[in-house]
Amino acid sequence: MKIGIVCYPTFGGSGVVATELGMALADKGHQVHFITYNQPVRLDFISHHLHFHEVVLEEYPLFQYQPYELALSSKMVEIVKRYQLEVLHVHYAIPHAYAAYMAKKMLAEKGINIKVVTTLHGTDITLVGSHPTYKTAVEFSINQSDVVTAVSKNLREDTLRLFNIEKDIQVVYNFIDAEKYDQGHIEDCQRSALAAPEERILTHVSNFRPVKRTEDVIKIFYKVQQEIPSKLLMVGDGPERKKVERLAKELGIKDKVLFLGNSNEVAKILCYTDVFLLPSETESFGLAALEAMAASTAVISTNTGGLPEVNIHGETGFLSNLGDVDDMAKNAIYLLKDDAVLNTFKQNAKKRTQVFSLKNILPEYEKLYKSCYVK
Ligand code: GMT
Repeated sequence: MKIGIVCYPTFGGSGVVATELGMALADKGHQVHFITYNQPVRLDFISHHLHFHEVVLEEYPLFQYQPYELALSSKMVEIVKRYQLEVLHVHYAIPHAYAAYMAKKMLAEKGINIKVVTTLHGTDITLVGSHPTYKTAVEFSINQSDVVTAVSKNLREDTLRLFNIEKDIQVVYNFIDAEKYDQGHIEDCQRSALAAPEERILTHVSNFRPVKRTEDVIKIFYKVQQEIPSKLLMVGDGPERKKVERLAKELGIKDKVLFLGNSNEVAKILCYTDVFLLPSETESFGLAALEAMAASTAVISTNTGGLPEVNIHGETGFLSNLGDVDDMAKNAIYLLKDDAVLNTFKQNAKKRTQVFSLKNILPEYEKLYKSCYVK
């Protein structure tokens, strides 16, 4: 099929899912067109079925804010017409579902019936989308989509609770190409560069927004390192980073916490990791946890949002109440102090990722694209 994918091109999970999906679809022979304001960070052009179309914004002195939705919907119309696209798959409702609705209307005027699939990812529903500022337009554009998907059962429930939705919402879980994270596939997995042989490695990956509770990561690690020789790798960047660096310094553990910034080498970093920390306020799914599990890493997380659908308490890791850093530290210490226990959890984590394998999830999206054309 000919599919347009609209997403944020940044390090956020929705952009990662959209990009991995587009690349996998192209590998299967579909023609995929990314439409966004920058080349998505994980996009590589190894296949001639992959295209990228940049949405360019024009400066004008009158604008305090440039009208991105307008530029995006115009670009969607142009690309749908030029390449005869059959489906526009938009990731993250704000503002993509709304821009897709506008494009659909404009194309209908020209006799073109483009189908719109909207995938809800998380804060487009929970923290941002349901805010009165956006709610009316988000609800409208979800209801106008031909197909709506959510990345977990929990996000589906949240959407139905927070909005007046007249459509079915299909749950299509986030996915992983687990082989990419196999130790055999990763050259140079030398943990000695980062930690001494007797040290354990804990890792956190996020975009350091308040919802990620990165200060809790430091507080958990502070307790862990008092009992277990260890290092903490903090991967990513964002608004909370300075505050978190300060906290590590105040607690006297600055030399044990490595801030690595944004990275395209997450699989490599995870291959050294023993325990992954994700104490988020909420996660509709927790793709970062799934990536860690694919690299055979046990997960310590909160029990919020869709995390219990991914991380199984007492099997692949542990779930704690929001903010309970004592419990999260206790669970991490339990895992890290015993090789046999740690290895069992690591193996369970890896096994669990089969449920979310690319090979299972990709056909679900293909089926949904086709269903748009079945009366
Ligand atoms: O909602 C966000 O915070 C943005 C979004 C993103 O682009 O990073 O993250 C969400 O989508 C991911 C991919 O589906 C999920 O794995 C994340 O759990 C989800 N984040 C939240 O719900 C906070």
